[in-house]
This record gives sequence, C-alpha cells and structure tokens, in this order.
Amino acid sequence: MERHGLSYRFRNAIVRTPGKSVTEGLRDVDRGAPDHAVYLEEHETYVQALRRAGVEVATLPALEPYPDSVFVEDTALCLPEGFIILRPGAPSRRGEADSMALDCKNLGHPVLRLEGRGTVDGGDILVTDREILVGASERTDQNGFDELAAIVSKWGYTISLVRTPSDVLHFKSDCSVLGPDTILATHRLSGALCFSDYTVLEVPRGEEAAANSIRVNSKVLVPDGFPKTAGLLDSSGFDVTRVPATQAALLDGGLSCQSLRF
Ligand code: CIR
Repeated sequence: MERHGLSYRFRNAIVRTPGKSVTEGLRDVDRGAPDHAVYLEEHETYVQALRRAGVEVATLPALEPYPDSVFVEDTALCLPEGFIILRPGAPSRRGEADSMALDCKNLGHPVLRLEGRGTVDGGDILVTDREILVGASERTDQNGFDELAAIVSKWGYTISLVRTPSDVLHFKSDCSVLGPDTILATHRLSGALCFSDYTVLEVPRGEEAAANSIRVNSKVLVPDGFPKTAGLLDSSGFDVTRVPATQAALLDGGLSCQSLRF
C-alpha cells in the first residue's frame, strides 16, 4: 500500500538538546571529541532549519547519563498508527529508550515497545512511501527485526530486512528518501537490489556522509561542506538547505539521527 508523503511530509519533530556528556559519545574512529558549545550552536541551527521547513519542534532536555542521547532517531520509529520504542544495539544507549518512552507518552503519543532481546536502531530504518526497509547491522539484528515486523505488518506495512554496508554504522548513514520514488544513496548502496524499483541519485564519491540528508516537506536539509551533493540536488530540482553537522559527524552521526519526524 502506498502512503503518499509518509516519508517526507512532516508536521512535527522531536529533538533532544546535546548534554555536556556529548563529548563522551560513541565513535568508531576518534577524531577528537565534539565541542559542547559548538554542538549547541549547530543543534540550534538544525532546529531552525526544521522549523523553516514547516515543522513544529519539541525539544527534550539533555540527558547527561547518555552521551549519545542527542541522536533521538535511534530510539523510536514514529508512524501515524503509533510510536514504537526501539531497543538500541549499543548497551550504553539502552536507557535512552526508557526516557523516550516516557517523553513520547507525556507528549500524548500512543506508545508501543520492543520487549524482546533483539535490537533495532532507528538509524537502520528507512521508511519510504511504499515500504519499510531495515538494514541488518552491528546494531540491528534478526530478532529485533522480527518483533518490529510483527507490529508494523499488522498496520499493513510491507517491511523487509536488507543489508547495511559492512563498514557503515547505520543503513541510513548511506541513504535517505528524496521523494515517493527517489532515494539518495552512496555508491555502496546505489546498486542495491532493495532500490531497484526506485530512482537513485548517487552521492558523488568523497561526499558519502552527505547521503544522510533529510527531505522535510518541500526542502532537503543537506549537511554543510558537501558542495557536489548540494549542487546535484539543486540541479535535480530540490530546494536545498545546508545545515552544519560537524560535531555530530565526530560521533558518526548526521542530520537524520538528530530528530524524530512525523
Ligand atoms: C552511536 O554510535 O550510536 C552514535 N555515536 C551515533 C548515532 C548516529 N545515529 C544514526 O546514524 N541514526
């Protein structure tokens, strides 16, 4: 079943202010800790960009015990039928889901929860207008997928388990939705079977991190510093907004990870 606009038309977003502990966030390669003050500025610019794209943003307070809690996307899947609180794959991030469950309830959203031992990070879930693709990764496993699939299948969604490229943290580190039939993806994913029925715009080589862009209503938020990708999207007719994400990038995060959009 096609749900027109599900993947890019949003009225609301939830973000969380980065705490001082963000300097301790997980990273595969240590290229230095983020600077808290700079992160706060970049986060504010990100929130403003979401607002300019027509979204009402709810900002949750910093969660100091959880250095990665600014990456709210990993803790929940927000669908019109309800919010599903996930079970993040990194043990140090599990408690973020408890807080998000409470926060979502307080914001008045119906909440379900993955209760089993399997894990799913929201960064591995790509929702398009016609299906949900979940990338198996070091954070997302078969058991987690099965539990998630059982819930969303009841709501009529088609959901499949696909592969996250091996040297990549999350499936959506390498792809994003640009429209009902259009995906932005790195060369690592552009030829993937799961995208054979979509038009794929390939991120220019050397700018792989720009695949983690987000279409929000009529705009596409693209991380700053990737001029070839911004140019490609611009010449393809998209209304591009460049948003700084240098501090998130130090923690292997990007634009999509920092909000839940619905
Ligand atoms: C982590 O390793 O979990 C964080 N440092 C980065 C999470 C980024 N989230 C995302 O791509 N959805």
